[in-house]
Amino acid sequence: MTQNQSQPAEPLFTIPGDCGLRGDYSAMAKDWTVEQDWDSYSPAEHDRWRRLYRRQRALITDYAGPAFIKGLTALDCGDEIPRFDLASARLSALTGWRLVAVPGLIPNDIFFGHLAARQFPVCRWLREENELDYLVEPDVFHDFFGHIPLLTDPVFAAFVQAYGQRGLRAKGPRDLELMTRLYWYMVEFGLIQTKAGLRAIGAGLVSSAGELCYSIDSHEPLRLAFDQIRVLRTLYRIDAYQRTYFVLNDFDQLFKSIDAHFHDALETAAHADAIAAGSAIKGDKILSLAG
Ligand code: HBI
Ligand code: FE
Repeated sequence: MTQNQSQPAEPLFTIPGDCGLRGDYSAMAKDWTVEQDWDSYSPAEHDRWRRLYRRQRALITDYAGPAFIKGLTALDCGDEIPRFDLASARLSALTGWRLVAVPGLIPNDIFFGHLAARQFPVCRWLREENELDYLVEPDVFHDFFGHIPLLTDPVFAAFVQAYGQRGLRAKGPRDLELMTRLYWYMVEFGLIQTKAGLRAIGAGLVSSAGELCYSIDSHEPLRLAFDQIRVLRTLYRIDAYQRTYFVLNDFDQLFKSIDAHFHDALETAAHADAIAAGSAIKGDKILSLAG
């Protein structure tokens, strides 16, 4: 990586239990899944979930894409921390996806393997009271509220599975870094054009109050029309609001980007200079706020 942008420190998954992450990795199955143990959540945690849900739900109507709103409504998860088995029953009836509980971040290849099997890894612990606005590792609110609703959309669900299948074939750290950029900019921080204007689809946006509004309303960040190779070339930061957002026309565009020619796109991006977040280059299709 040439630029000195902070890239995520790859969690060093040496021996479960001492990987330096906050979840309990001591009782995992071979595929790094754990029991959700729904009965262990306290009334205070369910109350915190309700407050997080209400805060984000109040923003979603004006800031999130219609497919996200439709999925969130179908999941009906506002009253308490959702039971993953019940959510899986609803979700699998729609797109064949299920949730698996994990202790937190898991190694790339394990993560890709779950996505390829239409299983979304959902962290089982909920953030603390002093982390309502920001936390370093994804918790159950980020993973469930942020990622699960869009898995009710057949095309987006097909993309995430195809992404997992591609991830399993990624060869070495270079391809892995490019794959992570695609996930970061589209699955975590993607925007989409709608008849009503720009809307957020990224899990990192819809689950966060501040950046959700910033990504749509602010004049600061660069907003570019989605371009597969441009996304793969673009560096990102994990410790601040994004300085570049990519905007989809629709989910078909994203699904088509992970098709048979994806390997060529990886090769092209790998042999081009990385582009700093927030920087525009010749050929960029810059979108104004009006979309
Ligand atoms: N593990 N639990 C969990 N959740 C993630 O989002 C996740 C992960 N491991 C790896 C990973 N994401 C990244 O490699 C993705 O950007 C591909
Ligand atoms: Fe996420």
